[in-house]
Parts: sequence; structure tokens; C-alpha cells
Amino acid sequence: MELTTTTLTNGHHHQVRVSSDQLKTEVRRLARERDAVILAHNYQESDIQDVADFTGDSLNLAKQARATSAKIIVFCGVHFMAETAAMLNPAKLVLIPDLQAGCSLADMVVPHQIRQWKAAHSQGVVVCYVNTSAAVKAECDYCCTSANGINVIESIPADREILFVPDYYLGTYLKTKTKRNIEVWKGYCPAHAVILPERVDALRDAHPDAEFLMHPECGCLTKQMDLADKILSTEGMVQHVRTSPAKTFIIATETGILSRMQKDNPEKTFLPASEQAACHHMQRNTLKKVLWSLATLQHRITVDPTLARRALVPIERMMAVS
Ligand code: CIZ
Repeated sequence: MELTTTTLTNGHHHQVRVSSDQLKTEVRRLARERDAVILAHNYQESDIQDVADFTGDSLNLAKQARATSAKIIVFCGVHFMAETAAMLNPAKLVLIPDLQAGCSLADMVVPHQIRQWKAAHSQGVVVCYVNTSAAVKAECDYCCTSANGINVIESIPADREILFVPDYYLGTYLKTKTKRNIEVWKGYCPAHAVILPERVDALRDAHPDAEFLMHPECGCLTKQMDLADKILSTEGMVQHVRTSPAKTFIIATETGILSRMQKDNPEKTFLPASEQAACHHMQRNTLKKVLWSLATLQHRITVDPTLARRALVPIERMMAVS
């Protein structure tokens, strides 16, 4: 693939054509020179995954961010993930290639709504999905990802009423599995909302031997929870397809993950449950922007230390149970 980039020579801008392989080589060279580690979420485009030191879900990337000895972390994912990496590593420079890479789901709950709920439920406990801002996490008691949600809920004393924010489908799944007294917020992920039960049914009819793997954020979860062969986090899916004897898989989550699955398992077939299940925020990060980020050391993600101290409480509780 060829990409156009702009260089400045003698005060003049020039458009030059570079291949994505050249860009990748330059990204890796600059990462070494800067002592930077590149972390890529499972939903990032394959070119970015190709240059990353680690690819994974937000929990594993947070663990990598904490373990790295590199001075700089280039976080190829969305804003709340880079915020978590920054809070876990206050001494490191954390960069995100595109500052607009946010999360529509995370935006569906704001701090004062949590404070209001807590004021009305003095014995209540708030569990936030990792897809929340640091400001929301600071108001919550526990954090979880889709990989550890059940363990986190089960670590909470059984007599406590729980509010789960912000994803309705993951919250409903956790409530069904743990049978706990959980009030579920009505937020949703637009990329997972477009995965429709009718399309899944048609794909399953056309590929009766395929395994159907569903992410708990899926909008079709409430209709298809009992039909899915597995309900898994992205990392759970990546691990499962490696060891499963099945040859074909229907994957109900953001489509960026398919390139990783295909690369890891070239002999297997992966069908997206919806071609439209693409996160436009994840897609804001591109290989060119990763290079730009390393070259300019932008965009820097910092979290106010007082806020970070509070937001780390639910994050540390999550890390202790997973
Ligand atoms: O935790 C993550 O990275 C997200 C947002 C989803 C998942 O299942 O991995």
C-alpha cells in the first residue's frame, strides 16, 4: 500500500509517496531511538498492530504499560485507555496518536450522575466498565473489563446493591451470570449496536459449522445470549480461536480484531457478524499518526494527580482480582 506524506525542505512542503512498509520501518527506528514502547489495542488497524510491541485488550495493555522500562508509551487505542496507562505510570510520557480518539460509550456517563446515585444509595457500590473517563472512575468503587467483570462483581460482598455503568449489555450479562442485585446503566457502544440478530442468524444458517463468538457489549446480546457458543472479551476471543478445533468463526465485535485473528491463524476463516461494526474512534489512529506522534512527542496524556489518586482505587481493586 502507498501513502502520501508531507515533508518540509528549504521552506517548501513536498508531497512524497511512501509505502506502508517504509513507514513501518521508520516507526520502529524512531521508537528505538526514543526508547518508546508501542501498545496497540486489539481493535486497531493491522498496520498499527504490525509495528506494536504488544497488542491486547485494555487490561493487558495496562499491565504492559506498568511493566515497561521504556521512557515513552505510545498508546494506540482510545483516550480512556491512554489515561489509565498515564495514571499507572506518572513518571512516563504517555502519547496518543490522535487526541480525538475518544469513546462514545464512555461519554454516556458523567461524574455527577454517579454522585447522585450514591447520594440516594448510601450502601450502594458502583462498578464501572474500563470504558469510562478518569473523572468517572474517581467516583466509582470498582473497575472491570469484559474479561474480569464476573470476578470483580463476585469479589463484592453479596448483600451490597450494585450500580453498573455505562454499558447496558455487558451489565445485563454480568447480572445474569452472577445473579446479583445490579442496576444497569443504559449506555451502549455504537460499533457493537449495529450487530443485528437477523444478520447473525443468516450467517449461522449459511455456516452451520462455524463457532459464534460474541462480545458482551453486543446490542444483540439480550436476544442471542443463549445461542452464542462463547461470550468473550477480545482477549478471550483471541485465545479461544487459537485452540478451538473449529475452522470457521463468526465474530461479533469490532472488526479490527479480525486482522489479528487472521494473522495468528492463517488456516482458519473469520467472518464479521457485521461489516459495519467499526469503531470510528479507534480508526482515527493511523500509521502516519503513530510516526508523527513519535516524531513530535504529541499528544501527551496527563491526569491531574489528585484525580488520578482517586481513579486508581477502582483500577487497583480490579487488578488485584485479575
Ligand atoms: O477491555 C477492552 O480492551 C475492551 C474495551 C474490550 C475487550 O473485550 O477487550
